[in-house]
Amino acid sequence: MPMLDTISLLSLLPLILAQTGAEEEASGPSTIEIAAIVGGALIVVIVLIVLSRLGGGDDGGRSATGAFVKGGDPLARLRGGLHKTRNTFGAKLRALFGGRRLSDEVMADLEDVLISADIGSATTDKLIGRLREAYKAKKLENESEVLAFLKDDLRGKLDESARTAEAGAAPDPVAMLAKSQTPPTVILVAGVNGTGKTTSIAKLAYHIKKAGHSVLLAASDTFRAAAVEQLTVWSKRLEVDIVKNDAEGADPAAVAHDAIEAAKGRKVDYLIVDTAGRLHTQANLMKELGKIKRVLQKQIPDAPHEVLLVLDATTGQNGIVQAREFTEVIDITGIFLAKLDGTARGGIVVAIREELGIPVKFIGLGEQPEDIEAFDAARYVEALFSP
Ligand SMILES: Nc1nc2c(ncn2[C@@H]2O[C@H](COP(=O)(O)OP(=O)(O)OP(=O)(O)O)[C@@H](O)[C@H]2O)c(=O)[nH]1
Ligand SMILES: [Mg+2]
Repeated sequence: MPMLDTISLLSLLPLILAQTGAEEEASGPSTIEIAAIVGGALIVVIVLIVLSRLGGGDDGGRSATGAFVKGGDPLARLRGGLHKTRNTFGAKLRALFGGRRLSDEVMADLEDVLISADIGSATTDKLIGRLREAYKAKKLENESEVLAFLKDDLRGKLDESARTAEAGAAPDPVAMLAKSQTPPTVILVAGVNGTGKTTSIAKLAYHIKKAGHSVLLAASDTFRAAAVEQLTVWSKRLEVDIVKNDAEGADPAAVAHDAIEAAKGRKVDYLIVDTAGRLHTQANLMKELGKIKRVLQKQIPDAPHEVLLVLDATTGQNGIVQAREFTEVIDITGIFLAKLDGTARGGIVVAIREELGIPVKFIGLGEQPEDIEAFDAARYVEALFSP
């Protein structure tokens, strides 16, 4: 309001100045013109500032095409991020009945839709089995009853704690992380090459910082010089500190050691350790991951407090195989499912939960730091089913 009052006053300025100029005729028209131009320019600048303020903030979402949009819809960003899955899986689910009543034929079609979304055959079999039972018991008949059953079933699979409110605001990503009683909370991030580890670390760091906590990054991916460089670029962009060793092939466990010492010394709230991508078949690299973990534990016995496995949603069922192999070497506390925006087979979230029993804690919905959500089953199912 005060800003708008200033604008109204300033908009009168040229008139006032023009009036004054007219009274002192002798000073000539040039003074009046200059005053009018200066006043006008001031108004333009202030209007632009106000408009840019009104357009600021990131409480908007993305449209169905992924473009950033404004608005109060708390699901807008998630729906935008899931646009590929929504346009296929979601649309097929919504169109499944096409005016039919529930029948064996509809159930066979549903099975196809679930399989094509990468929900996985084991999970699909169980779901269809339960649906068939309810159908035989005459508990389900029409479309709305079946869709409600499906939503409940999927939500139940995804959310063991039934913690979430229906389509409420996205939960805070920082609240999703385990927290050490005394800082730092140490987060170790692992996964196969190129799954999105470093980008996901940047997203977590962005939210941790935004929540008012301090964060330190450890560049323990010393395998490629470019990897250290990539994390350094993020640290500069996000204005968070980094511990690194620029020498190619430096010992990643030594970097982790230096980083946790620095984090303790500087009383940093969160330390996030980046690691090189590796396949479970690369025995030496897998051993190295164990060594990084031991180095952290030596400094803080209950560290790492989170071991996040980053999976690339676009690799589908293969991601589940990767996860299974990793869990044999290192205790994974949660999955960061990156690139969910890049796949039409977003049902993979359900398969991961069902087949691995590890919670999907975060989902990646784009390449920017804000393109992350703490995973929430109710929101996910709601975004999928809503038209
Ligand atoms: N669309 C989309 N792209 C993503 C997402 N997360 C990461 N990426 C992109 O995936 C590519 C690989 O990401 P990185 O973060 O470098 O992956 P990484 O696992 O650290 O890779 P390595 O260190 O080489 O093993 C980059 O182009 C990222 O921008 C996401 O959620 N959505
Ligand atoms: Mg990386």
